[in-house]
Amino acid sequence: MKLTTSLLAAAALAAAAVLAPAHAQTPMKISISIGQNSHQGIAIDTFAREVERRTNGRIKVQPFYSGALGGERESIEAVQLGTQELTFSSTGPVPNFVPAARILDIPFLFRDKAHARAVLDGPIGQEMLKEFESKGFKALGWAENGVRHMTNSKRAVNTPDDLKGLKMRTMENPVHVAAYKGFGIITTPMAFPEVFTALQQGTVDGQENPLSVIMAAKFDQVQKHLTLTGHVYSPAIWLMNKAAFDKLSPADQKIFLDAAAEGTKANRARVDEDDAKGVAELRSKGMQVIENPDRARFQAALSPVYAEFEKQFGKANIDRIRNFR
Ligand code: EAX
Repeated sequence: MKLTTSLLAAAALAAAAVLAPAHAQTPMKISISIGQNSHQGIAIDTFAREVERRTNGRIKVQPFYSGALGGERESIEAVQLGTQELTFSSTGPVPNFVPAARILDIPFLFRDKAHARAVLDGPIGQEMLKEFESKGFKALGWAENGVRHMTNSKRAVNTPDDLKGLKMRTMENPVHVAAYKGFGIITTPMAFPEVFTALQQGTVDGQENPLSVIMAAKFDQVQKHLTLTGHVYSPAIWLMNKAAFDKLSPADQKIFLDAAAEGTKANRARVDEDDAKGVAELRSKGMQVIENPDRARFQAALSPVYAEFEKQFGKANIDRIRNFR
């Protein structure tokens, strides 16, 4: 009797296995550190939709928002280890994994978004994507976090002198930290999911991020002053665990690359929208905005730091990016 029951159970299991649809495999995970209603949310939602559509549902990708799987550094670590297949991240913590990417985080390196997009999509950016492979990543492409601006709760920032002594959260990025020290800022590197509370509790006075992030994270609720310093361009990147990518058929690999490219298109279009409406929206929420500070003065304040960067990265390498057309 006992034997019959277990035989029946085994038969039922076998039948279930045969009947299970081919796409019942566990979905792959992709994560961002900010909310779904954002330039990053639209990127990973588009990616997940396109992978599913182009594989006829054979491969599913499940998006996770708001640092649900950890901050950007933790997510990149998880992708490197393979406990998570994919992440979409700013380059904030990237230099800790792929030092060659540091050069992209230099302040005032790009003239504008169009310049940055051209560099990233052109030979310089594409060569750099290859640097990720020896570190366990397949970089599917570049995307955009945006042009970063400064906010704080203490005072209007008109000139670089106004930054002196402000305690500001920075990304966990050595290039940013070095540069912001050059402004006289007291830098406090911190993972993004902790920033709102740190601003609210006054652990730090300010932070810097693109308008897209400031709006998505509702920093207007805890920050009074915004200055469009545009002090640095913040790239984003699609990272996949290399072994997971290598396991895909060549046709599916192409689908992943194309889906990332679609995601990047949606992402950059949303950044443009956010940049166009951001100042008005943040003003309507009570922020005081300085739209046209003398950016040349902010840039000049960094000349000692720049001399250091030229030594570190090679002036020719920096100029190659600066002069790219
Ligand atoms: O990727 O950490 C940051 O300030 C980033 O800009 C943010 O998480 C969006």
